[in-house]
Amino acid sequence: MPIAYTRFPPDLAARYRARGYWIDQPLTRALDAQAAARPEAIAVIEGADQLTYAHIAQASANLADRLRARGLGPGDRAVVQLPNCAEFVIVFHALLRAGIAPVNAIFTHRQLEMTSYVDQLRPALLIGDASHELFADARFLIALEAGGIRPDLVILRGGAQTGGLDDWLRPTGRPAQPPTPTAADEVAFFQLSGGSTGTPKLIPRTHNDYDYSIRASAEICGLTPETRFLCALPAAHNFTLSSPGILGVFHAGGTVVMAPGPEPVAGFDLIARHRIDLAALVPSAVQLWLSHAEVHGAPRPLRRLLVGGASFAPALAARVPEVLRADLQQVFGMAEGLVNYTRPGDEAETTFTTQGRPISPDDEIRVLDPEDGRPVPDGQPGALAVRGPYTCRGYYQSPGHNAQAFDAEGFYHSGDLVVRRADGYLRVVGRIKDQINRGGEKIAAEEIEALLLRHPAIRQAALIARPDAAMGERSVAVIVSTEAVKPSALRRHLSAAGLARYKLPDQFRRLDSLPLTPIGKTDKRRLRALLEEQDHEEGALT
Ligand code: OOB
Repeated sequence: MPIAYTRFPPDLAARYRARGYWIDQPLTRALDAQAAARPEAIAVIEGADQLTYAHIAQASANLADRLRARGLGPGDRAVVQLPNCAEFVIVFHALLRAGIAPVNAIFTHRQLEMTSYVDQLRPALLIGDASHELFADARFLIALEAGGIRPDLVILRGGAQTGGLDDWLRPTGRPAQPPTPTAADEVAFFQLSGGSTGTPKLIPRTHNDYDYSIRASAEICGLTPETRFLCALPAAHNFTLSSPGILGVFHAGGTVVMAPGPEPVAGFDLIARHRIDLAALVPSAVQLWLSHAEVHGAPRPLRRLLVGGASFAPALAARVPEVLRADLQQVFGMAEGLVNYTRPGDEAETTFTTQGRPISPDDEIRVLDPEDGRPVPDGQPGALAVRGPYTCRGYYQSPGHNAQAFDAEGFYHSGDLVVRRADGYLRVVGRIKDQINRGGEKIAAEEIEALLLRHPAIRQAALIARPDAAMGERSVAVIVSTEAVKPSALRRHLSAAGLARYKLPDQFRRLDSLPLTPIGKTDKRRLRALLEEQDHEEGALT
């Protein structure tokens, strides 16, 4: 049975096919084509390992065949959590090849997030990494078992045990079975939403829609077989995976170099050692790279830097060519679909002050007055709504939230405030969704507030963003409590719930009451102003 999801309406699906966006090929198309045409070309470099396209294709076919021999196949789901490594790419393609739809969790996700994915997807398969705290002992799996949602098959990368991922990647001794991917307009895998709700939402992505965004991204960014790309942000993130990312590089036949993270010392070293010409970073990491380059010189031979995921100050943007000696390309995208790029060759003003324009001529963009929902003229800020050939039509099994995030015409309301120029370029100027963007990592306020309210002393809680020099934004939890509670105790309370560490509030503040809107919701705008005032007064005293 195909996985149920909100489909594109038939008239638009027909248009997307007619215009050549949807080509009815599986997402494994690029890897298979490269493995056939240029089997010995290097696809992935990780540490001392240099893996060819033929190797990646063969290892993923081995895993797909072994999984199918265990009875898994189309209709099944998987939860995968791997760090940046060659196996990430192999496993992703293996599951697509077998027709198993995975969600790729971010490596920093902990028990709370992982349990939510398992609970929502009911996967037959869980692939994790032995070095992750979740698999240090049996507690996580026992908890899943107790909840009646333990996947039948659990495979771990690394660790000493037999039956680990390495064994699953070995040759089967039999010829590879023909692939059994899901149909191209069915769910291929799930992306993770940055979210603004209590539970992290899953985004169904079809082969057709995702493959189009990858091909078009690779073309816009001018990728070639010579491209050598530094994968320094989490591989699972939409930016790193497809904008143009790992899969864009595969489409072009280039090489992906895995880095454990965006830290500049290791990054510059990899760039020099592997002659990397393209990298993708969030703005907070760009700041670190700029500081490092000021002392140690520009990373050579880096030619272009893609920057996205969070707002990027024009002054900082202008320093990229100056200090890193690389061309800048801004990227404003979302796991739900829409991706905008500044184009190579754009004027400096456009490259530094906008977040680009949409990939597709058929990306329909609306900029709406947040109060009355009516379109605002170009040049005026408004809420972004989008529909197009690679933007999803609904979150997985979330009718309530879908009714808010998607309108009757199928437009996704991203919660971003943007200004559209007459030429279609967008500038992100703010946000109306209840989310903190902490250096590109998204935190849904509601999720943290609900967890804080489970603390016996807490009566009210609000998570808000405050400006931060290093991360762009930091998170501040404002609480109303029956007694004073130490921040360390509150952090322990949240951490004990299994929350990813980047979601732990950077600061806690205690107030006697929270300002409320007329209908009794926390008035976060006034709350932010209040904190600002308090900070000001404290600053004046010291
Ligand atoms: C990317 O995807 P997500 O799903 O983690 O986050 C999407 C949200 C956007 O709605 C916007 O609020 C923010 O992240 N964002 C930006 C931005 N790029 C993303 N805000 C300001 N300036 C930018 N350049 O973050 C993502 C997905 C694909 C490509 C690039 C980023």
